[in-house]
Amino acid sequence: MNCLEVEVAGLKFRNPVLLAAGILGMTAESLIRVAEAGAGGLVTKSIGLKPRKGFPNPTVVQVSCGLINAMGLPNPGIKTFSEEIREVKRKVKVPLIVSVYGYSAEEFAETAKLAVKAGADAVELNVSCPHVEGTGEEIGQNPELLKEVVSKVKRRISKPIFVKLSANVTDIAQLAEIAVKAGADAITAINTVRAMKIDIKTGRPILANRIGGLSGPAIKPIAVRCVYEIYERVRVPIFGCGGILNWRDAIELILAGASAVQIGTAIAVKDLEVFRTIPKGIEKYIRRKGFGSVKEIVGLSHRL
Ligand code: RRO
Repeated sequence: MNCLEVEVAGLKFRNPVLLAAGILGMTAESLIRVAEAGAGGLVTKSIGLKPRKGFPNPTVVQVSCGLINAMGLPNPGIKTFSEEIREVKRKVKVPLIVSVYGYSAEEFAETAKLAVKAGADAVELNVSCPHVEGTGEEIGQNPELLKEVVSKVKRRISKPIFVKLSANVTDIAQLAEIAVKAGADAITAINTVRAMKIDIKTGRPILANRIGGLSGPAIKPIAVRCVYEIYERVRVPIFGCGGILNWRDAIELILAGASAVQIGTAIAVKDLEVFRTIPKGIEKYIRRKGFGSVKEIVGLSHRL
């Protein structure tokens, strides 16, 4: 029996370690490579209704505890990206989740509809990008807008809707509750955390956008806390995301309440081998602890 298999929001994943939105998710070729490396599922780069160039360089800077990025949502737009979706679906079997953003509920809904039409198994609504004006966390931090976006997408598509939330809020669990009431089938937590780096030689911020989103080990304890709080408030599954570098980090997120995890920055640090080593480490832990399946330890820390 495959003790790593999980079903989340009606989708079957061969293991609970997915590619997170934002890294290697812009072309069919790289998405297929991630699936072949062992990922249980794929989340694409966030895609909008129209193409967008993104911010000028520098867009990424390394800091001692992770990376700060301000890519600025570069993407080819859903019409062009539909070809990539079709190509991934032709080549690999793992669930493909298209991350979607918009500047209005209508844009989210229309983009989601076109993604599903092209073959997306689910959509993940990016209401948590920390540094692009008019979208992202400006929506996810606003209960009214969040409700409007999720419910409009819900009316437009019949595939599962994941809502990716930001930790840059006072009460993430309350926002998760709002998203679920509006129709979210799962919550993804968390996106990157607003941060910046200043070059002390020039005195200037390094990123062209000045402010960006911090990912990597520094944000893992924040992700653990957010998943833990969300698990106590909502009954839908949670994808844990943020700073997972190894199987121990993944287990921690699962014990906090994540049904599956998503990996981003670890790929930049360790390459695609993480999609083999992390599931393998989870499996060994499950067996060593005497459990039959990863499902048995989801949220376990709440019951001990
Ligand atoms: O493209 C980005 O700059 C970006 C996005 Br959409 C996001 O959701 N989170 C992030 O850290 N960067």
